[in-house]
Amino acid sequence: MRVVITYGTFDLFHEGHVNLFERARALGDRLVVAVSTDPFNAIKGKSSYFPYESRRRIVASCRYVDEVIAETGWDQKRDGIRALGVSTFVMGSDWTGRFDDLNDICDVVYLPRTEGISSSLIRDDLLRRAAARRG
Ligand code: C2G
Repeated sequence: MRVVITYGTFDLFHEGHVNLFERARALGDRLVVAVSTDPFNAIKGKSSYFPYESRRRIVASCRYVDEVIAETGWDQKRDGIRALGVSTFVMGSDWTGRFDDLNDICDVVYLPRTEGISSSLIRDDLLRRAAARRG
């Protein structure tokens, strides 16, 4: 049973997230997704539109996701990978190199980001459209 894990905020769930989950799941038999809690988002300097409980429910509804856990800090990965028997750790390519230190306990794979979509691009586009409507 090859377990794959990935970590993130996953706010304003979009196709880039689905692509990541689909490709990550294809690397094993089970995909665990660690969703950043609201306090950890603040530590990351991010404020998400949806609160943690909504983000984790939306992620859990995705067909490629087998289990959702909370990501509460930067330092939980190594212990979590060991505890869950993870074979492969996956992140999008904007994180390339940042987690190579984990390659003594699992495979570390960076997958190409989906271009042209992100939670911040969605937010900015909605703000632009609202401003255009106001004239
Ligand atoms: N992602 C992607 N394509 C996009 C947008 C995001 O592949 N168009 C990937 C990112 O590379 C990341 C994951 O989706 O691997 C989650 O992205 P975010 O929700 O922005 O999470 P992030 O802030 O990168 O947090 O400990 C790791 C952190 O929690 C990662």
